[in-house]
Amino acid sequence: MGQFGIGQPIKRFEDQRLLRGEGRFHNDVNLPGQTHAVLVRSTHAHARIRSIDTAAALASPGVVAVFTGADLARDNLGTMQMTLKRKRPDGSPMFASPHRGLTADRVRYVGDPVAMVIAETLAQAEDAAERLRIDYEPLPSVTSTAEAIGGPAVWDECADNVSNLFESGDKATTDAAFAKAHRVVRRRYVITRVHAQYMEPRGALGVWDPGEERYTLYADVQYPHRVRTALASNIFKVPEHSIRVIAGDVGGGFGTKGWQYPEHRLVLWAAKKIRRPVKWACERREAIPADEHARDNVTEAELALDAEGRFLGLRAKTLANVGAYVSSDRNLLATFSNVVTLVGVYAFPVAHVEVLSVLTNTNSTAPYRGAGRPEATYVLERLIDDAGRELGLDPVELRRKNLIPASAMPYKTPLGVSYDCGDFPKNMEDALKVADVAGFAARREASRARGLLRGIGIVNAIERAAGPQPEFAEVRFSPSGTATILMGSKNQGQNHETTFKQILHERLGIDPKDVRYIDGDTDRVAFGMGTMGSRSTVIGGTALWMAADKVIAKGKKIAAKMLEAAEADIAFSDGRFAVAGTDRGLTLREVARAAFQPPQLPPGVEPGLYETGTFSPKQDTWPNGCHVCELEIDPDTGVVTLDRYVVIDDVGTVINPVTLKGQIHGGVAQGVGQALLEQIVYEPESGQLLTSSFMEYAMPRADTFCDMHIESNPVPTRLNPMGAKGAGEAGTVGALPVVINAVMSALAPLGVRDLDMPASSERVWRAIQDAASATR
Ligand code: MCN
Repeated sequence: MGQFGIGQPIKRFEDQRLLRGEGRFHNDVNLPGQTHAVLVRSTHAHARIRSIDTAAALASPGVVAVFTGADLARDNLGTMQMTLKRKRPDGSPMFASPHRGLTADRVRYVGDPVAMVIAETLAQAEDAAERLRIDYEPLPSVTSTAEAIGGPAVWDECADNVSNLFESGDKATTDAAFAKAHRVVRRRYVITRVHAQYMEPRGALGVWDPGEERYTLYADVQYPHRVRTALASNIFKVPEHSIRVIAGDVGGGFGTKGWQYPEHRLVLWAAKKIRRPVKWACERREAIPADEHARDNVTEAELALDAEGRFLGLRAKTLANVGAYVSSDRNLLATFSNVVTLVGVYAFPVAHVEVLSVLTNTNSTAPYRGAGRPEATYVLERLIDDAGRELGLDPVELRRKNLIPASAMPYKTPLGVSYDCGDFPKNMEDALKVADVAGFAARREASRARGLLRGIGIVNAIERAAGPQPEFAEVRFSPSGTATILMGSKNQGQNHETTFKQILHERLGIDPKDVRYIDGDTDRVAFGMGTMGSRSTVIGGTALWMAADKVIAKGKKIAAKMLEAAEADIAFSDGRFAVAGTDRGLTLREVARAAFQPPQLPPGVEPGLYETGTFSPKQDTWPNGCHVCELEIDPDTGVVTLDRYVVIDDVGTVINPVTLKGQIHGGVAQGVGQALLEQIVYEPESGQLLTSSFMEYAMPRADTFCDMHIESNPVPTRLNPMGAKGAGEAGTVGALPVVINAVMSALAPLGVRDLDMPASSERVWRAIQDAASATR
């Protein structure tokens, strides 16, 4: 409805401010009397701390304080708490290992925080930090996922390094299906460890107000309210109203800025101790050692097929590297999501999956764009291509034969979830046409004539988004009739101001310039769960829709009195209350103004117009789509060049086709980055981090990509009044497998049987050389 309503391709309202450099990111916030903190981090993967000598650091110019784990322990700060109840394979309770903020006795990864130095200036804090003397006794370490079990114990209390086992599906029926299968295809796939690489590295600024006895944390977090709850309930053990969390503009979050990091509690605790604001701003070179990492697992997967190529069952065993500390449920979230979409969009009668979470001397892993679904889709879609090659079947035909038809919706999968709607075959057929897959053979020939190898990948992806957790929205009118929306979700770049103003315009017809948008402040917004799991549009948007419905309901009562009509005769549309069958009516703005004037109100109607909505969906939405990627490889150098990339996606009702494309594009870019370039590498013997800066950690750039063609095939869901499904992560889910499948399609004719990501030029070149020497 209207020029700004749902479905309109309008440009982002927030861009004016952001592009003029008038955003308020973490490093834009500075307070009078502020001090600067530097975190001193472990240089060892695993070591006992024999002693810490703070004397020289304390004597350094400008130093205000130096704190260690012993100081924290004296003040009895709490730790994060797990609510997940999982077991280890032997039935004993899950092993969790929350971080204490500063490590006092034993460091467990390169980057583990050991001390905090606070000084008048950042340079003074950095100089003093270098004078801190920490005497370490190095211990053997393990960083590799595959070698975690049986490696040196990260925790003495957990000798085998197995934190827990998560299982789904039916083992007995799956084993039976495999026993009678015509063919079984087995493969092992490795998903590398990566870092989110936000535009603005993390930060935290802590303030203590002695008069109010209250902490304020300025930090770039994705869930301000839940960070407040965690700090209040778990760490400081104070009422929630004693803490305020403010997140301004966030320069990218991608999942790993989600939760409560040690630095948050440290700056608050220190601010109270020194009675001055304390600011920590992570430098780019500190980010990889300091932040949660993502992905990092190894899967043994098996596909059972009948003689016609129909899927009979899927079996997978995954080792998921959760790092040294399992501090909260979040550190295990991807291990759950990894499982639920493993059967993808295919009609598997049975499946059984096990995920063992293993501890290593590495940073904790946490949800990162897709959080388990890219990993699951990678395993399944690679396995299908490998099965096609092994059995001599066309990979498209193999997929076509096994896709769940639209007529089977709602569809319950053998892994215990239900897809409510979607048309997977249409996605794939449309994508094949748009990408001109029929013309691939001729293009491959043309590439060959130029001395290049050409490959194609075609994958179907499904995403689990907007799960059943509540979200909050408020619409507040002022006496002059303009409105403010206050959202419990937190924008980190996903266009929330634009999206929510569009949804409000759809429902109430208000001009976006008459609406102010607020999020990210626990004092101003009553409640929120925050932004993750592609939930803000679906859940926050529906909460806003509900609040708008309440505005309409109250407005009808007021309009009825003003128009001297019965409430039942008042209709609302296009921002106007009207008496049915007449031309008498009032704008919402007029009614909103009247709401603040008691004489205008009918008996029993409270003055004012501020309404809230809190929505909790019954189940997840299932965005889905088909990705096609074509690329060329130069066999002399191993360089991979993307040539075409097509996405046909179904995110239900599209709120804004322009911002949606931006989200899919960004998501694909993040997946392509991991598939081709990005990887965190540890030196196996020492556990040293070898990729801690952009000199060693390769990021994609604009010229890594080709044009992306993105189209929608919307099948609206009935799970919310807008018909929308989540979209923020969807692009990443398909991108990991489609790129590697395309690389393999180019290399398989040379005899390359397997290749793990990233498909860097060196790895591709080596794979070509190895295949050539094997056939020589
Ligand atoms: N949209 C739409 N129609 C739909 C659904 C979404 O037009 N049916 C558009 C809207 O513009 C909406 C945007 O897509 O604002 C994202 O919507 P949604 O799927 O609700 O995702 P969230 O806003 O909850 O964002 C979370 C998601 C996640 S989980 C990660 S990780 C991620 C992502 O978004 N992190 C991002 N995209 C990111 N983009 C930026 N720039 N920065 C991040 O940190």
